Amino acid sequence: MERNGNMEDRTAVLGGGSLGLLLAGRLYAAGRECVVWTRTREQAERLNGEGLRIEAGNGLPERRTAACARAWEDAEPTAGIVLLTVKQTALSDRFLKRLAELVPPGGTIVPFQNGIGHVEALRKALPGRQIAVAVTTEGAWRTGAASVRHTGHGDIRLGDDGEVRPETLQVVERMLTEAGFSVFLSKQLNNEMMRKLLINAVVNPLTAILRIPNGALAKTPERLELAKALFRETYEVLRAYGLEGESEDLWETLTRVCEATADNRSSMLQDVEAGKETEVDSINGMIVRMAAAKHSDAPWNRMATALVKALHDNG
Ligand code: KPL
Repeated sequence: MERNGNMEDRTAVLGGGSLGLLLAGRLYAAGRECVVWTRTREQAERLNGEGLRIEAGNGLPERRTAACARAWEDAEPTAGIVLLTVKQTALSDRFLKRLAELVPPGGTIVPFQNGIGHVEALRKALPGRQIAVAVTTEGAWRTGAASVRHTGHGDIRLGDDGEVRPETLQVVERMLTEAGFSVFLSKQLNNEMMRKLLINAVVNPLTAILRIPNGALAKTPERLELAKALFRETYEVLRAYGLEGESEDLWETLTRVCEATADNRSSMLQDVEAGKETEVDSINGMIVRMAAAKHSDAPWNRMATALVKALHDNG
């Protein structure tokens, strides 16, 4: 594996979920040294013992690579690059305190969370760190503690609000590009995050409630009607916050993401199936709160939030 003394080239992937394993697996396959910080010691042991398997998909053969993992409570601080792939719901005060220990000032954090609001929380809790932001439409499905399936090719939009050194951003861009991802540098991060929020607010709750893969969402008139209603409402709310783009174009983007990740189970469906807490509050709940702050209502998003929470409550 590549060894290199440059601090910025030391990489940790925080989170052993679908996206974390996909990023780590592709980085390993590209020969990059990186450590995966997992929530449990059990997962770290499995990864260290078995390696990380990327199942065949996307026209790529199956690959197994050696992995280097640590439970994040045992991890050593790094002044390098941390790809943060845990869900918004994990960003508790306790988590942020531990993250501040693990990434000293000068280090770089690249959050990949769905939704919005997390970047501000990270900036507040972690002054002095460089926070680049990634918005991705890659489809990944965690099939085991040490295996992941790359279920759909999307892209990664990467950027910052001017506070990250351009060299650092280039290092992250190169590293992800070399790992085989389509990476675009963007100066319109708020817009990218809102576009992704629009997609997640429609695809995630509906696929979770209906228990269907992304590709099945637009497959019947009834599902299409639900998706369009949720889309229209979410679009209007986000427009009031400056979302750019015509509704028809964004709807087309959404359907393209569903096609590109047709076999994928959305992250919300994966959480529901695993009996885990979902991100619905940071996605549809967020839309409801954004609407309320503008003295308006978002009944479709309110209903989606309530239904997904009810699914979770039922296990
Ligand atoms: O972001 C996703 C998710 O599942 O959270 C998409 C792009 C919809 C892929 O499934």
